[in-house]
Amino acid sequence: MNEKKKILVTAALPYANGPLHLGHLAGAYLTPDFYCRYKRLNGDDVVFICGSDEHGVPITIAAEKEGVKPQDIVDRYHEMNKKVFEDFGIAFDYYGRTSSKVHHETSQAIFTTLYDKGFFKKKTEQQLYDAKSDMFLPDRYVKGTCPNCGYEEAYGDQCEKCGASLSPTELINPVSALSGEKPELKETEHWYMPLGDIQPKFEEWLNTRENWKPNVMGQVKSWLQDGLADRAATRDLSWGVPVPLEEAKGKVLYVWFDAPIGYISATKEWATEQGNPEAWKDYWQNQDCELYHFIGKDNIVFHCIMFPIMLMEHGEYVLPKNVPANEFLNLEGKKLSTSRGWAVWLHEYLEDFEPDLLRYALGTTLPESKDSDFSWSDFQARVNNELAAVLGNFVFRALSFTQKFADGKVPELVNPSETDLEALKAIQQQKEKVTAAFESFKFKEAIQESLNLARVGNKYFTETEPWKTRKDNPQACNNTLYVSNQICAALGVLMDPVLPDSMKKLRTQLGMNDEISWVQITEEMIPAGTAVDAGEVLFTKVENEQIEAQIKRLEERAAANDPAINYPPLKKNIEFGDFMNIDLRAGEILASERIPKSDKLLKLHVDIGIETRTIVSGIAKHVDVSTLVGQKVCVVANLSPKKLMGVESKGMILMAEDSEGNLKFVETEAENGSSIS
Ligand code: B3M
Ligand code: ZN
Repeated sequence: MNEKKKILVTAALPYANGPLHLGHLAGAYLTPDFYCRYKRLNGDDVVFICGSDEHGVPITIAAEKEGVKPQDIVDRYHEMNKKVFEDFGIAFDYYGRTSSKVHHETSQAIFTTLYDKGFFKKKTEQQLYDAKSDMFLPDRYVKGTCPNCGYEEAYGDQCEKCGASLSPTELINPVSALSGEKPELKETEHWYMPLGDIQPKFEEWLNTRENWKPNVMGQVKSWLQDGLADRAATRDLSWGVPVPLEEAKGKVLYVWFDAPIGYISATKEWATEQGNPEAWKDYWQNQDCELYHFIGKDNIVFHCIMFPIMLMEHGEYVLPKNVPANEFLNLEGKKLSTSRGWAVWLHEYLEDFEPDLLRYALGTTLPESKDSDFSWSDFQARVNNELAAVLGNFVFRALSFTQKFADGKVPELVNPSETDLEALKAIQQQKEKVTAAFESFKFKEAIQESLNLARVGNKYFTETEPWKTRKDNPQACNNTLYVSNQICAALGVLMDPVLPDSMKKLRTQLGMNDEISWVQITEEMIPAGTAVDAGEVLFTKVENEQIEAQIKRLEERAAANDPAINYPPLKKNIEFGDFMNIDLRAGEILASERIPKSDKLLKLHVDIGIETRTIVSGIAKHVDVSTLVGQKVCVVANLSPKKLMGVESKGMILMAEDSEGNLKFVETEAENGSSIS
């Protein structure tokens, strides 16, 4: 017997700053759960770790919004999220939290080891400071214009529009998210991780990784191509893990420094709970252990580059074998947005449907290699046409027939026909396909190939016509029932990773005990004579009204979350004279050309009645460049000329930005040159 393989699986630690929705489940939790359940059935020694990320600006901002303490926020959502994962059958071995003592100590110890090894570079620098709130403004505490794409609501750590990773001082016109004031610069000290210095060594390691998904490796390579920059491991904040240095009093670790260490601390706590406190080392400090991080695509840089570099430089830890990250899930064709109410909350889903239905429906629409879309009508179709009509139907036909016409017992297989043997063989064939798909993280394929066994079963049952053979060839009928029961039993294990509750029910109907395993999936799973029981149907159909109710709830919620909150607040009043100083004119675009090396700037020739102007405008991503000629526009005609990418721009074209961030022309019917006021 082979020694059991040690497998350590982590799922991204969700911020404990709000409830979880569909996007979370599809992004980072279902797939590791499928994987771990499969691996456990396979006999491997699996530890599946997750927990709450309780530090960082997302937590403190949520607390400030509600006027409560960060601890209140994390206590509330830690419990809530832990429970909803349990309710969905996400079978973590341990669900930790980063506010725990073990976590603080573990993070500090890792920081200290790295510090002692001379890993960090200390830098003194000017950082944005909000004098009114007496606080430095890291990450999301500051908003401003993105230097990369011009988006005006970019955060200090990232522009959500173009995805650029930013530092607060790069923002144009920064404003404090706390007070709305313009921040000042103030000197401070921080400890940086010199990722760029480690890049060559890191790339060597990366090149030894096999079978990484192209979407993941592509993103990693593009970060490397730009060259890794130093990243601060410390922050001037009061909420977080204190930096374990005398000279860094009052500072905390950067949330992305401590959060991934949360996987290690949670494993320590798990080991203690098992009564074997050192057992965590068998995974984290064992080079034969396979480590997998399951995450969403926005976490790739941290799990594929930063955390591996931290562990590599520390020296005692195993590095990930693979990071099978998913892309994003959209909802009814639109980007999920919690602030806009465009989300399906998991705890609300559970008021109306069984967890297995969503596990299955999401499993078949996972954003495995590109963004995908969840719609309620697709959910209904998956449940009705696949779970109920294929899987449930086959099981019901096989079992109710056995109950009625074979005394409720699996009959003997005697002189099987070619058709019987073919159907039995399908068990092995589908098992191999499903195994290969699970092994290569192709979960959608694993589900499809599992369901295909039920399809084979249905086809076989129809073709062998037991309702006829029952009368004229009872042994043929018995053979059909024998084979069908074996297929049901195989499905009961094969689909267990995806449908744990329903497959448990099925196995009970088949008289199988709870000790199941992947090797057990064979042509003879339940011997002749086993009593089976058709019981209730496994899946009931989802009705149109149920789906309409869900869509209505979603739309009402979106309408209630007034989109106006996504518009910038009104600016301060100005005097009439100030406004009259702006010379606005009606105009028309005569010609347009792209500016080389810029994907957003266009050089436009605009007729403003009196003359033709060259205006450089950052609208290339928002308009159909082929239809610009003849477009009527409003122009700020007395704006001082400015050079942009080497072209002198004389004036500005007025654009309106909608709640989704799209730019639209402000049009006019007036003839070119007309003064607008
Ligand atoms: N909490 C970000 C997120 O929820 C972060 C993940 C941490 S994993 C160590 O997307
Ligand atoms: Zn941007």
